Amino acid sequence: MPSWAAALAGLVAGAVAVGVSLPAAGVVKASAFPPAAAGAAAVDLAPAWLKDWAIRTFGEHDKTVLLAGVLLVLAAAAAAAGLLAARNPRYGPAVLGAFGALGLLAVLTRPGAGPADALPTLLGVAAGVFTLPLLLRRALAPAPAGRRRPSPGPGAGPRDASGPAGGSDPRPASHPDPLPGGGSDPQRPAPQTPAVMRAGEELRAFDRRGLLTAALGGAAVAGAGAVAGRLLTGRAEVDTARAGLALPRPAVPARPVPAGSDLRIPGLSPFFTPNRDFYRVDTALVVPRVDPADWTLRIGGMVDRPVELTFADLLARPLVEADVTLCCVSNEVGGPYVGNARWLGVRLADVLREAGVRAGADMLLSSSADGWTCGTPSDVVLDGRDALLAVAMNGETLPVDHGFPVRLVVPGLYGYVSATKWVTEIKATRFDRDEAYWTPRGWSARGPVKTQSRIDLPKAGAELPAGRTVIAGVAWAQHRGVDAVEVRVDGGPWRQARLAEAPTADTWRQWVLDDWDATPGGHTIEVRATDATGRTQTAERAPVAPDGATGLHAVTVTVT
Ligand SMILES: Nc1nc2c(c(=O)[nH]1)N[C@H]1C(S)=C(S)[C@@H](COP(=O)(O)O)O[C@H]1N2
Ligand SMILES: [Mo]
Repeated sequence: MPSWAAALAGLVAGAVAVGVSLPAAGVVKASAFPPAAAGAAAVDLAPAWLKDWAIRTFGEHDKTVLLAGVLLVLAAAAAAAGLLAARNPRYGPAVLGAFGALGLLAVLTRPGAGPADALPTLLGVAAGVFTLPLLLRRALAPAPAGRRRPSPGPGAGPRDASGPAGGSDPRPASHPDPLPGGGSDPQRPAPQTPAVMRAGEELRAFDRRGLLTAALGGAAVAGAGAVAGRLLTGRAEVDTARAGLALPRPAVPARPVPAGSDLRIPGLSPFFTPNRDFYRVDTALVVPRVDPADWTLRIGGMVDRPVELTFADLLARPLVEADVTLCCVSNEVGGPYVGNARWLGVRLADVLREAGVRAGADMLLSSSADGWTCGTPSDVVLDGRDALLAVAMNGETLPVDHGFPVRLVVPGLYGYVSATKWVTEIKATRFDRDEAYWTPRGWSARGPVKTQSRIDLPKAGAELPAGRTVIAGVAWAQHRGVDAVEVRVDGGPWRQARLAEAPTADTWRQWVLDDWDATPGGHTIEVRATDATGRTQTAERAPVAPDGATGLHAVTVTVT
């Protein structure tokens, strides 16, 4: 059998394995899909520099790239299983089993995994092990009568390929039929090298059509599995639950947004970032699908009275609306990982006071349904700012990607220390006793937002006509507020930009300078913001790790 055929048989068997595990994971739970679990484990085990590089290089596609990587490794292993099984049928199950064991390890070490999570992997491996020999057998048709070898005598073991055409010949033993039509030729001696000579096999010829039909059958099984898996992953249920939720009215509406908060300049970030454009950063390879009917929030640790809230409990409480700009610590200067939204939720401080956080508990360690953790300073949450257990974003039930049914939002802190999505637990503890997800991975335990400003217009690298040109962007210093933005061109004098209004200090502010007289040639535009404490952002460049980038955003344009 040619090696491509053996590899194809392996690939199809691998696809069947994955295709069978998918609907099984749909029934059990999405994170029990072995490739997803393996990817998630890889994310957790990967060194911080690799993750930072992946986020920088692939941005929001990092998860797709990772899953594709896992599937590629699986495909290579499956092809290898096919090639090896063509030599010795025992090797196939060995390779598939070894990968299955890795998959099991990944699945069972996921946070919240139970014994039932093993099922998709076990079923998948079983399906692969069953399919592979089937395909290999279908690839071999009985050879024409004239080419049959005498059966080995008694005592000659199954390994009858050790003759002159020995099984050690690494070349694929593929031969076209010696005669068109395959008739026997009495003049011709029996072929020295049989059509197929592999250990443990009867003498049979490679049957391309047989293999391809069987492979198509396998592909159909894998495809059907994928479709069934999609239908079963509980996606539909959670989406229905999400769509069916009626949002209660806020007991405390947001501060009115001043008319001049959005300058409505085309190309400038709007004051409110629409949910579909809002950046997404998280470690979740498969977005947790949490049914609000099953959701609870447990508040424990260093508290006097542990509290457990259901989603209905949460909605029955007075809801507060707040406009808060969220940004990511891994946002490069000028980068896209920042957005502003109107959040609706319960004040976290109220719930914490009911639980009675003990003196000395300086950290709130929150966990998500998928086991991510986040350490937020308690004093920040309790100082009266709009720290929310949010259930809605921009007037819409929280999108699944942004933490449905409940997430945290704390103005003034980077997302990695404050904005837990799919939150299920909050433990009052101490920074010297507990560590959140990113801390041992090279990021600071505390992450107050640094004052930053970004030029949205003109775009970097733009070619512009000479004359009066609008320069505009956004600046943020959450909970301190932005007091001034200055712009300079080609290292000239700093000029005050006009600041748009903002309802509170917790959101970004748009800014504009609309009287730059652009002259032909190349120009560099820079921006800097000053927060309400009077501090101007530093021009000194710092990388995103460990606690947020610094430096001035600069764009270079060509004026013609
Ligand atoms: N469960 C969970 N919540 C999370 C994260 C995560 O990885 N898992 N990432 C945090 C980070 S680093 C940021 S910047 C914000 C981003 O929120 P968004 O995706 O809604 O914009 O979510 C935070 N909440
Ligand atoms: Mo982040």
